[in-house]
Amino acid sequence: MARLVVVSNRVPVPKTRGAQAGGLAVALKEVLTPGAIWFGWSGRISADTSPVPAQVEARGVTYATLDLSKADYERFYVGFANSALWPLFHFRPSLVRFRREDYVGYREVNRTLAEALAKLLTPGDIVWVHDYHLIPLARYLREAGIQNRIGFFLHIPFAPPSVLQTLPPVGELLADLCQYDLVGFQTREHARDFRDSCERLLAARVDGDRIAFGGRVTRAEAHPIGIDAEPFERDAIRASRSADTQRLAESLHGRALAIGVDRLDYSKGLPNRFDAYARLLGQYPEHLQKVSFLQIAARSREDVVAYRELARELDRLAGDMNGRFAEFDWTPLRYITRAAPRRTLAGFYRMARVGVVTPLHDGMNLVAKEFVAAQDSKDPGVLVLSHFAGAAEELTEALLVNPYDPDQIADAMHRALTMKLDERRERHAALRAKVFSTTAERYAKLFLGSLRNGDGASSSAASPVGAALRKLAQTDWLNVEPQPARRRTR
Ligand code: ADQ
Repeated sequence: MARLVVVSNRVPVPKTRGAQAGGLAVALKEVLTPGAIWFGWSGRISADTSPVPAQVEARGVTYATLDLSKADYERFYVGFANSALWPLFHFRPSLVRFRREDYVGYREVNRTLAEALAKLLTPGDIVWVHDYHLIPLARYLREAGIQNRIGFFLHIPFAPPSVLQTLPPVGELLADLCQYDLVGFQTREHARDFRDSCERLLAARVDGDRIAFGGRVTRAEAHPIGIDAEPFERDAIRASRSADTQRLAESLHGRALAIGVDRLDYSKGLPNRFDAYARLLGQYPEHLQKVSFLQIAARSREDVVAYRELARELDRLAGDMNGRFAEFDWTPLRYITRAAPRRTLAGFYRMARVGVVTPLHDGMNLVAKEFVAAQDSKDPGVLVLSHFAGAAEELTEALLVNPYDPDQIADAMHRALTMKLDERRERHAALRAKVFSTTAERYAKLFLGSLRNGDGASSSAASPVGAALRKLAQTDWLNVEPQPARRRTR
């Protein structure tokens, strides 16, 4: 079996400070078998960076990492990745802060990472690159002579061409993505937006899932990420008897618990959620003193201005709401800006009557799936879910809402709080079946299966469609500039 090489911005090196057991490490657990390599940034900023990766081995997997200089961190991570690409892909062009020097830094870090990685690769390795920080990586690997199969998975949404073209170097980035053999997205809609963008902004040839451009054929597919549902459910059952969960239960004095868990990020729709909860209490006074909302919003990316501003806005909104509705023996909103351990969250979800997941835009949103997995099937809570989370493409039995309409969220919360047991069970059974079948393990195996077996550029001779597209793609598109968007012909 070919060796797997995973590349991500942050590498969760086991037993290092700040390493998280959650996230990508959970999703890839089953495919990271002994011999695999996980390569990327160490998460450290150093005055004395080395081009040779530090290596740590744990359970047969090699974790190879590079440090970044302060200037690279500012331009690559804070600048282009999180102040330009993140808001752009989340449909917030007005928050995009594009600086040419950031973009140059972004590309330089990708080149440095690719050159270091190229030295670790052997022919036959399968390379799986994750997320928006590393879009140009395949281009620089190809320039270093790497012909291996390389796949890319975008964890966040992809924007349609009309939004994308506001980013000056969009043509170059789309051309970079066409250097991968397979580009995976959370939803069919994001994959379609990518194909449309290639067609309209690069004048690439698109046939079904395949995109021919610059002498290569790339496939764009939807691969929705999942969770490790069974272990998460077990954790929830165990945690529901833990001291923390018992303390939370006692503090509620029989009130219903509504819960929201997010990173503190403007894509997660937190101001609208707070507004919606205030409207619930204002318009449905029967819930006054009968419900408590626990919002856990872990602070993140505090080096980015927009995140600091959001944190201040939320402090103010939370204060206003509690000032307006609280009684001496009831605080309607409990607002915590620290991360909580996974297991603790699992126990809290199980106790909650309503899970409120209302991002304005989200690649998938795993909290929605974790909430479903944690419920007690005999007496389940209800999920209120944004239409604009990738999870809504699958979790259609949730109460789906438009997160831009706080009244709609308030109505859905009311409906969830008053829903009869039969309907709760019926909805939960359908959601549970989906969450337990589209797991993290399945996601990783399907993506890698497609990357191994697909007929991308390196095997296109075996496929008549691939061969024909490859022929069409023999144009030299280096230094490509974005083309003005044309009217769609389909
Ligand atoms: P995130 O934006 O970080 O990830 P999400 O999927 O909601 O978003 O959460 C990822 C993990 O972080 C989950 O396991 C969740 O439990 C945990 N988490 C979130 N808030 C937390 C908190 N306050 N305390 C502790 N843990 C918390 C990106 C994309 C998403 C996509 C994921 C995975 O933005 O759309 O679902 O990657 O692909």
